[in-house]
Amino acid sequence: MKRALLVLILMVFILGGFVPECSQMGCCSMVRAEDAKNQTARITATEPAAIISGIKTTLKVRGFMLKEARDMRFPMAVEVKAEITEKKDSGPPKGMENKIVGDSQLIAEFTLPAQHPVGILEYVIATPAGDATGKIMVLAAETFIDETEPNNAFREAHKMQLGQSSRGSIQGDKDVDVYAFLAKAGQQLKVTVTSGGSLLMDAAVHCYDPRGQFLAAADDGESRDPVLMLKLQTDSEVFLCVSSAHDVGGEWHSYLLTVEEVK
Ligand SMILES: [Ca+2]
Ligand SMILES: [Ca+2]
Repeated sequence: MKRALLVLILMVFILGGFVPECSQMGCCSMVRAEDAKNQTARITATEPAAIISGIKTTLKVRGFMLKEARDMRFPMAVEVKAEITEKKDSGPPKGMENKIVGDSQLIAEFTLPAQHPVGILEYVIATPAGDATGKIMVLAAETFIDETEPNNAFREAHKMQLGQSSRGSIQGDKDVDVYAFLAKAGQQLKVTVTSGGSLLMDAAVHCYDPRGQFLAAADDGESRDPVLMLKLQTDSEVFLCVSSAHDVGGEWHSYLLTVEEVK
């Protein structure tokens, strides 16, 4: 009886095509080495979404092949030395797969000189699978604020000036970050939300007047990052609500909010 059962199990394996992957010692490691060779180093997200010149930065980067990263450098600021202080596997974010959003992450620490120009800075992370290239916005210390919770209600809104930016994060599901600024009648205003990684963070922005009346909203612009143009008929305070379009928040849902006048 036992022999008949054994034969049956064997038949199921053979007919079902269950051929064991490894038939010799070292096979698995050979497969893994082949996988690594075929994988491209790539960056999918950073936290925070922007960095500040003159201040020590701790930048968390997610992507592919980052656990094997050798170093990080800045081609346009070669004097800046970055130290990679942590490299590890990434857990899958809620509702997403690591094969899409990256399976590894690192932490790099560095300080940009105070006089470093505002704008986009390119960085390169070297890995055995090649270089991964990323871009991040550099802000001046006097033109940014860091979002702090609680700020989910109008009465808790962060006050912003035109031309200012806020580094924030949708830290958890259903988190909303509220900001307020004064707009003058006829001013052409531009509100942009740039995510730290749009594969993970699909940002949305909604505007209201002080009575809670809806003024305007934006979800996707040219990318998944929203861009909103706004012109008011009268002087008014404007409340901006930044959120995740699908109400999903978490570790990699960083963003940079900028409110500016377009002339
Ligand atoms: Ca938040
Ligand atoms: Ca909030």
